[in-house]
Amino acid sequence: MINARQRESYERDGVVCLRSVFDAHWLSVIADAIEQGRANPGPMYVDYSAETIPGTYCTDFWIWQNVQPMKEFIFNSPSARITGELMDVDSVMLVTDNWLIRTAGAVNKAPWHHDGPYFDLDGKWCVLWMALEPVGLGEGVVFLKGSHRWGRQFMPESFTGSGPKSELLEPYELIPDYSLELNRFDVAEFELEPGDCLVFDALTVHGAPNPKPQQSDSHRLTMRFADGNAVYRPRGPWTLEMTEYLERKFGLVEGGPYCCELLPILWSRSTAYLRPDSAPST
Ligand SMILES: O=C(O)CCC(=O)C(=O)O
Repeated sequence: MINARQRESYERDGVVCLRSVFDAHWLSVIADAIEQGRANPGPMYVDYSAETIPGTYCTDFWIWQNVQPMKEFIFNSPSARITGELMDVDSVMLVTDNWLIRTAGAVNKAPWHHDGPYFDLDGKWCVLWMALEPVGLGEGVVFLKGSHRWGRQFMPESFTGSGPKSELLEPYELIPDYSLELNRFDVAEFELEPGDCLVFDALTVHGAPNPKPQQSDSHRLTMRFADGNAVYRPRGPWTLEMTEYLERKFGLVEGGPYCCELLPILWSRSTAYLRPDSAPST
C-alpha cells in the first residue's frame, strides 16, 4: 500500500501525508466510533477544557472493547498495514485507539510535544492522525521535520495548557516553546480532506501553535501503532493511571511484551492483515 517515496518521507521527516486512504465506508465507521465513544466515556476519558470556556476539547482512548465501530476500524481498516509498511516491521500491535473532539471556539490546544514519553512502551511506534472534516492551515498540527532523530526526549505537557505533567525527571528535558523560533526549523503542515491521514513517528515533535479560532466542531482520530516487538516500560508518575490499568487489568509486566487482550497484534506481513472474522469477540 505504501510506496518508496512515502516511506522515504516518513523516515527522513518523521511525518508523511497519505491522500484518500479511507473511503466513505471507513469515514462512516469512524464517525460512529466517535459518536458512540463520546456517548459512553471509558476510564481514560479526559476533558482538557473542563476549566476553560468557551468550547470543549476532549478525548478518550482504549475504548475498542466496548465500542464496536472502533473495533471494526482497528481490526479491519488498512491502518495497521499502512503503519506496518511505513515502520518497515513484520507485525503491528495496537498502542491506543483514540478519538479527540475540539468544538467551535475551544481555546485549549495541543502543546508542543512528542507522543513517545506519554505512553509506557519502548520500541518503534507511530501515530496515524486524521479528521472527519477538512483541515486548513492553522487548524491542524504542525511538525518539526527530522525531530524524531534528535535523540532528545521531552517531558510530556498537559493538553489543558497547565505545563509539564510532572516535575522534571531524567532523561527528559522541558520542551521549548518552538512557536517563538519557528523560522529556525523546517516545518511541515498539511491541508487535509476527509479520507487523508498523517502518519508520524512517536518522537516527531509537533503541536498546534496558533490554531485559528475554530468555526465548527472537529472530530479526529489519533491512532497509535507499534512494532509487534515493542516492550512494556512504565514511563513515570504521569503515566501512573495507565500503568496501573495495564498491570492490574491486563497483566503487563515491565520489560515484557507490550501486548495483551487490550493491545492485540493487528497485522503481520505473513498474513497480509488479519481477516475480519479473526477479530476476537468481546
Ligand atoms: O488533534 C489534536 O488536537 C492533537 C493530536 C496530537 O497532537 C497527538 O495525538 O499527539
